[in-house]
Amino acid sequence: MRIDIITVHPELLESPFQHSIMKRAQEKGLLEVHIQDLRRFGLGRHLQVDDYQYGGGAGMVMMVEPLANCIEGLLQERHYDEVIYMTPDGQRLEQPLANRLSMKENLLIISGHYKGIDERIREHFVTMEVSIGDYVLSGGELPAAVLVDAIGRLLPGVLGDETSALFDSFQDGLLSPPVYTRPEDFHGWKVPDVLLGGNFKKIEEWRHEQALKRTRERRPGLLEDE
Ligand code: 6GU
Repeated sequence: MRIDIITVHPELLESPFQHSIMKRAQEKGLLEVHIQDLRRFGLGRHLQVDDYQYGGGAGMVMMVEPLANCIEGLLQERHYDEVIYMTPDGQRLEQPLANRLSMKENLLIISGHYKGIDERIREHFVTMEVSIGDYVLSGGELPAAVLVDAIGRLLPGVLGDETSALFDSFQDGLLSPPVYTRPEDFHGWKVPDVLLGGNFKKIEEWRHEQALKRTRERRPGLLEDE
């Protein structure tokens, strides 16, 4: 899968894909992330990318022309399955959306800044608008990194154990059960006996019970949706 991200702050998107699982996904050739610096398409001597909004009001708006030129250049190279604008008024990112997007070949993500982007970009290029939750962040870069991580880890072959994404919280509609590692006893805080017993069927039953209990206590809504 190839993902392009348009941004005025490319430095904000450097680190998130250079470590851990996203790094491995790229090294294995399963994921390509290309950061597109919108400033290269800025207008005039100052490479301007934002301007005051028509009608007045506080806050700058990202201009239509630099964005359109950047997007059109990319569209000449390849077709994008979705052109996604990261915005708090978009569709909320949940696991099923990440699952769906992980099946695509090429995604183009636009990280907005300031008051947002000129509406004409949304009308003429954007096919999907995504929010990562009901709170406001100062730009779309961190949300774009969240979206790419949520998608990237689902690509076949990215996770060491191919099945492990299947057992994530939310994939089966339940939160994850507690986990433990060595030592068995730390200051008298014990690992549950069932996990030490080696009875795999009992262990699976316990994990399922714990997942249900945790979901009932913390996120009862997840059980009602079914
Ligand atoms: Cl996608 N962008 C911004 N700026 N804030 C957000 C968001 C996106 N999702 C939640 N808050």
